[in-house]
Amino acid sequence: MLTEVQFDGLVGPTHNYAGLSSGNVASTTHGGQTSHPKQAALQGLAKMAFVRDLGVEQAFLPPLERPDMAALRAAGFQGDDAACLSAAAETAPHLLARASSASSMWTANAATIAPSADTADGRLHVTPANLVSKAHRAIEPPQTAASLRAAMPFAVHHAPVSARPELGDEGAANHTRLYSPEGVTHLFVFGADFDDPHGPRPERFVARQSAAASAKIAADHGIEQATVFAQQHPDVIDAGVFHNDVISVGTGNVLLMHEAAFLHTAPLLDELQARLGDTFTPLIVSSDALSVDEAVRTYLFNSQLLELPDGGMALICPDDVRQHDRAAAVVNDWIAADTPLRAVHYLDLRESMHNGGGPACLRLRVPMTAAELEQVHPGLRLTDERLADLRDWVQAWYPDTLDAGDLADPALLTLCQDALDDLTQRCGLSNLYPFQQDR
Ligand code: SUG
Repeated sequence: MLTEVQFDGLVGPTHNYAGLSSGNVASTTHGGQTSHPKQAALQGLAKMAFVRDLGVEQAFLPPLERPDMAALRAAGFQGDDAACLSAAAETAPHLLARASSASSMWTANAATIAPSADTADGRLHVTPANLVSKAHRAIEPPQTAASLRAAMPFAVHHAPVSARPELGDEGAANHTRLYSPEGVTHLFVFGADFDDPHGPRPERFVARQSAAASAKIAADHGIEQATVFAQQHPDVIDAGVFHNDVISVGTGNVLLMHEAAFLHTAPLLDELQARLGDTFTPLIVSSDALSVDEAVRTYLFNSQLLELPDGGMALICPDDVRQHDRAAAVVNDWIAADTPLRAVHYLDLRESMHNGGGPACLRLRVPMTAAELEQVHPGLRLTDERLADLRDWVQAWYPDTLDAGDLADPALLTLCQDALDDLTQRCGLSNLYPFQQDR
């Protein structure tokens, strides 16, 4: 019997809109606007609290150290921290923005997970994503790997797949674990197979997930017998579906998807049906009901699909879906029909959404046994006390607003380090951050 733990990313104090992710419509649209880090973190905590109140096991991963001074120094900036920050702001503001992004909040991109029940060696496997496609995300893996080790000391922790452009890996955003009484299937969805020079791939935007990385992870995790690989339709990547979780979400025997999501839809559904049996329930939305553009704008498919302890499933949708008549109608039809979906809940996640991160981006799903759950770092499990403590912590430290110009302020760096120092003390995580190891 497995319990699915939701590890949400705690939004960091430097949450800002830098327009860093081409191919991600919300990120490029909101680039340069003023962000609200305190609100962002509180919205994230409100989602965690809501999910926990549904009876779902909730945990979190701490924010990464930002601004990442090591990244700035690696880019050639010298002198003390203040000198590095001001030189970067003056000569290369994009490098300062990259080093300051709070993008680790989207933990669906932290790693790919295989639960111990599925793997050849009977242990839980973790591979941090290399995130090589975007410069501001490619600096996440070392610190993310450290957090994942601290969170789950009992697991097998692999190194990220080599950071080469043809081996891009974006973690669980492109991986779905489906299961039914007939068995388990891991659906890996890639954007392009870079080993095939003539293979289909997007023209406008980069395909972030490579077929080769997905295959390597499946082999490393010892789940090859239980995998299905599918390719995203290149046209939807070009329309802003930078991860598959922007156009499809699944768990158990349910797969919510847009009809345009995949390149070869019929054979994929046939294969899933053959593996999962008659209870497999694909809920497919047609372009007539909701266009791909509408799906990208509302993030309907980036909703969190949760199995409830008393049976049935709930959907956590961004408020944007409720405000969009056609998207809301799709959800209402799912709930009204005879499907496992019992309820929908709409949450305000505006601050994350404006960077292209919906409810499903904000969480990493880790199915665990009771014995494994016991070994999760206790400071990272969301109890009532921890929730209250994290709210106090955010209120105490987080800026209300942040603009690009604020990132060069050495006082922001000091504030971030002091805040993270305080967080690690509150949670009993010693020396997690590079700045703590240097002190
Ligand atoms: O990688 N946005 C993130 C959003 C990630 C969403 N995750 C999933 N779909 N699972 C990204 O594009 C924007 C940062 C900025 O522009 O400031 C950003 O990194």
